[in-house]
Amino acid sequence: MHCRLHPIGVFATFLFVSLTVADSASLAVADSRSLAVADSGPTVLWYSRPAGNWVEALPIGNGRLGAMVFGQTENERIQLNEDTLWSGFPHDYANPEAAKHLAEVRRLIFDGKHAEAQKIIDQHMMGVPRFLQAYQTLGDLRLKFSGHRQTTDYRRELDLGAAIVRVTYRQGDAHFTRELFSSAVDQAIVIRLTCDRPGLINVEATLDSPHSHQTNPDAAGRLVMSGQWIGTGKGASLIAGVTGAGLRFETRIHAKAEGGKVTADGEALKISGADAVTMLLVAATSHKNYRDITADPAQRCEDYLTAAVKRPFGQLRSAHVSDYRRLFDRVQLQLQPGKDSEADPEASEMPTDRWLEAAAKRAADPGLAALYFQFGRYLLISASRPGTQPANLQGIWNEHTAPPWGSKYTVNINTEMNYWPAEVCNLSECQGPLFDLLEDLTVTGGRIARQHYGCRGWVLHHNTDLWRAAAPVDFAFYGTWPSGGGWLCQNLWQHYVFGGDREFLARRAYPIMKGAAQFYLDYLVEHPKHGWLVTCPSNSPENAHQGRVSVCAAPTMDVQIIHDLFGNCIEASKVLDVDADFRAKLTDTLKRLPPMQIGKHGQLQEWLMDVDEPEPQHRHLSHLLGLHPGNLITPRGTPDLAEACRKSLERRGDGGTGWSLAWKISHWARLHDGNHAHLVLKNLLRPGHTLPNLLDSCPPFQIDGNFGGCAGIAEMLLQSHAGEVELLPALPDAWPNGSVKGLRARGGFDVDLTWKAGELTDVVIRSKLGRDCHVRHGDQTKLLKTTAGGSYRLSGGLLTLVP
Ligand code: FUC
Repeated sequence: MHCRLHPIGVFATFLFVSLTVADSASLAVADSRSLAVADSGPTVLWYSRPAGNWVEALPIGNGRLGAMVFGQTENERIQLNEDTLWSGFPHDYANPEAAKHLAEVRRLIFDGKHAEAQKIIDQHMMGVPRFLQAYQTLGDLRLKFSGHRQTTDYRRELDLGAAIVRVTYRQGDAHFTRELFSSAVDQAIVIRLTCDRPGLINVEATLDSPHSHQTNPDAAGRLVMSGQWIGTGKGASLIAGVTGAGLRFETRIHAKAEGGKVTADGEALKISGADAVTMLLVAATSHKNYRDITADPAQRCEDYLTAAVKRPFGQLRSAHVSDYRRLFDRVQLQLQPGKDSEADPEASEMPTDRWLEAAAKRAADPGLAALYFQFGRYLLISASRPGTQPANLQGIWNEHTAPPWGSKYTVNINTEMNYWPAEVCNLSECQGPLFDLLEDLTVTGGRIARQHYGCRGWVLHHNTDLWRAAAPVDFAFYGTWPSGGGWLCQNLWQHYVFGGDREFLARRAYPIMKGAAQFYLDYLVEHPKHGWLVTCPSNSPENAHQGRVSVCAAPTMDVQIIHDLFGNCIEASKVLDVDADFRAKLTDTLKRLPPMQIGKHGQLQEWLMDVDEPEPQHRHLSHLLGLHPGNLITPRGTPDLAEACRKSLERRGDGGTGWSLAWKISHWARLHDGNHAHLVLKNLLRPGHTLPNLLDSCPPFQIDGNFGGCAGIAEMLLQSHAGEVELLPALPDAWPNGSVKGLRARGGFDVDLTWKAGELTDVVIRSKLGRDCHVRHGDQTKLLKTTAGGSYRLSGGLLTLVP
């Protein structure tokens, strides 16, 4: 077998070590705090027709409460979600029989009998039950505007700059406007109906849900829908059927009319002859945490509503907009074509669905890429806020009771990808829910580590749900992968590396990371043939190395995850000055892991063995984790391995699912190949992978591609994983002119860049922590000595400081 061995770990971790010998001449603080960005780039999605179906509707959300707004003129549908409404109830998925079979499975794998091992795992080691629970729709709010079928001058838009959906049209002589937003400040969906003529607003509001429910007016004239998820024992694809009563929920609508009157009539709220109407919709479930579902949804709704009704519409709106803009306005992006570009300047004036179609026919459309980037940031702000559930496979937007893959958390790529934009795109606090999830998983995953494998620490396999499942689930082919926890710990460490919050590292991140590392210390076992310490059993997510067999020992991805995790734990324990013995144990163990290997095609091997996999263009790119999101492989630090990654990427091709394309953008960006990254981005932005409402389609709709695509665009403009802040590392020819403001780099830096005709012209770096900043652009490097709060301006071309 032809293979070259590459010990890994050299670039495993660093906290901004000096990699460059650079100019540290006396530096002055720039007088301008940020570059003047002429225009904040495109930030509106708009349409000339109502949404005909869900994938044309527009999402709003406050992290917890989400809605898809169709914008129908006569029969408006607003599909509702509350992020804790899931099927099932608290449950421990551990299989007490699993551990008995571990030794035999390991023996079979070491003997090369992978298929037999996979069969035993499938029969005896899966969680109980083997499928998880699913995220649920809450139901629909319907607004009936009788007589509004025939309208003119219709426009429907999502304003990313304010997080507001707006619908406007003319009916006869009157001009009607609807505004909708989901306010994090007031924990309510706010709907404002206005008309330029008095007394013309007539609307009937009703609520509905596929779950067991009843709708009644309350004493205060509000419409109240209360219900409960009830399991009838019927499962669905990858969703367990369970019997019994689960989460209770409630939704309330309060309508305040200006002029006219509001009457609660049976199951409807009727408003007639009003000049304007403000509706407040609140919702809650009985979920307190993954163990306890005894909260009172009615009381929660009452509390939200009592506070919100006191505020006039203007205040609700301005509180929402300023809360949202505090996050959204941190980053601005403008991408412009060159003079000779075939990009049609009129395209950006088209409705967004037509723009998407037009862009697919052209070589490049920088404006659409900029809009897609900001849409990704909008979605993260709207799906994940401190205290909410993390963004699941569909963010928080789901109209089904049996959604694809349960709309749960798939952690062998999808959940990680959801959070890739968080740090670099300046939405760091949106990661909070992910860290809460990990904290819960140390408990549930601790039980699985002990009961399934007799290990300390905690483990998470390829999926989790609201109940914090951690066992191997679905089928052995997919679920035999003990590395979801190890991978997600990367986000904890990166949060620290970007922001420098030592308190966070000490109290939250390090204990979780340490538990994940403890699991691997116990789980790793010596491979009888090579003597390496290997994870066994495991798989390289969802990819077969032979036939329909994925189960194996030490796929390359696991080795990379453990290098990353152990390296980060070592660094963290040094920063915190704790656990010297533990650190030594990690350091010793790292030396005994398998090396990364280059196979017969020049590719980075995905498995210990150099096999030709049955599906060379498989969607997963697991073994390239060391290139992105990890930093074990870099073109300058490990050129041979970087070249092997290129080969692997070429063999995988430029197609795939939405999220697979999104990941490839970052991979090509890390290889400094901006044109190839752009080619893959263009494939992602094709109708089919990007729906008319710009949501990603796997297919079907799955939100990870939106987040991965957003992060990939950032990765093309700025990188900081290799000890340097690298400016425009992968700028494609298709984006010759542009500017970005407010991207974040590791080490506590905010970066603004402007470029013209493909040349970097202006740079501003703001330092939060006062660390040294090793700046790179192409072959030029510069060491910036910074002070906390300092702002530094460099002329782009030669990286010279502008006094
Ligand atoms: C993984 C992927 C699928 C899909 C699912 C939710 O299983 O391989 O493509 O994204 O997660």
